[in-house]
Amino acid sequence: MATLNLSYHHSIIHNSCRNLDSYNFCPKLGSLSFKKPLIFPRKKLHNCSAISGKVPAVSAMASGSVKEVLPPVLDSSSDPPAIFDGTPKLYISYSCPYAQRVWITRNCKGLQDAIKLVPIDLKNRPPWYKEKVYSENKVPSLEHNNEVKGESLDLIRYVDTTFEGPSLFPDDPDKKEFGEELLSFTGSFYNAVITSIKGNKTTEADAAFEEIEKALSKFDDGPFFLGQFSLVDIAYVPFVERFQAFFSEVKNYDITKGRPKFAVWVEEMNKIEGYKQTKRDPKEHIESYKNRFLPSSL
Ligand SMILES: N[C@@H](CCC(=O)N[C@@H](CS)C(=O)NCC(=O)O)C(=O)O
Repeated sequence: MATLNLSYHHSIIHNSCRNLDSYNFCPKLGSLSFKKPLIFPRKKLHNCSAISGKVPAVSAMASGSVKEVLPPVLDSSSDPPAIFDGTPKLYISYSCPYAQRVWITRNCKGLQDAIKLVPIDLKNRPPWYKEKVYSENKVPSLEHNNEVKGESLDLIRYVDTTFEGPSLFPDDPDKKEFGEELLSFTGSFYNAVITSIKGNKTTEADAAFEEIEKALSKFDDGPFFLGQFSLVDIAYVPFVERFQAFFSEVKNYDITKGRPKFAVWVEEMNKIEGYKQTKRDPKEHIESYKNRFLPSSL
């Protein structure tokens, strides 16, 4: 398994957005006990007055105070939405962890009104999705500016840099570099844990969760991977949500036990409104993983 080089210097704390607005804006971050702002300074398209309504993408939903009413799932019998009508659309499946990454990013940037969610039934896919929207026939995909793009890790960066809302990736060079490394580690992390899920031993998962604990120890200006909440947390959390449910139920294994940073990270992530709204019932994850990875046990 790929290991992380954890030898970067502690980074500088961002100070430029230290006012009440920036605390209140994004997904309930203000409820954390940390004194320092936990989102990165706002770049180009947004500023600290976002909460006052001056930035159009920001709605009451962005603060987490309004729970979004989720649209119904479209299947093979459903008509397509108005494709390429100029409204940005995020095609997802409610149960897909890759799609969840982009959905969380959209929520955390307060883009609920700017990017329309289009949930697809992957088991009974509408034919127009492959034919007219995304020839790869996978989710997530994002329709924006008359183009459709895919790949969750590319999409979270794209949404972060192209749309309005608070920046979810740091400018600090050390944090940036470590963030890139952590983003490229997500695949190895997933593969290692799945190897343990399929096998009888937890050796690979143990090592992968230890890497997470080590990574979370690197910056001390907040409980998240890069200290402050970022795309890195968003990239990992859908998988941790599933692993935690499955390991606890099926392997009687608490993935955060003996890993205090990881335990705090999970606790703090669960307070983030933009993520909370995307979570599924743990029982659903357990059943899905059993079907996919342990079919002989059924
Ligand atoms: N590498 C892609 C993976 C996306 C993916 O595998 N999505 C699954 C749902 S979780 C999918 O659409 N599967 C349908 C298929 O493969 O036909 C990403 O990161 O976006």
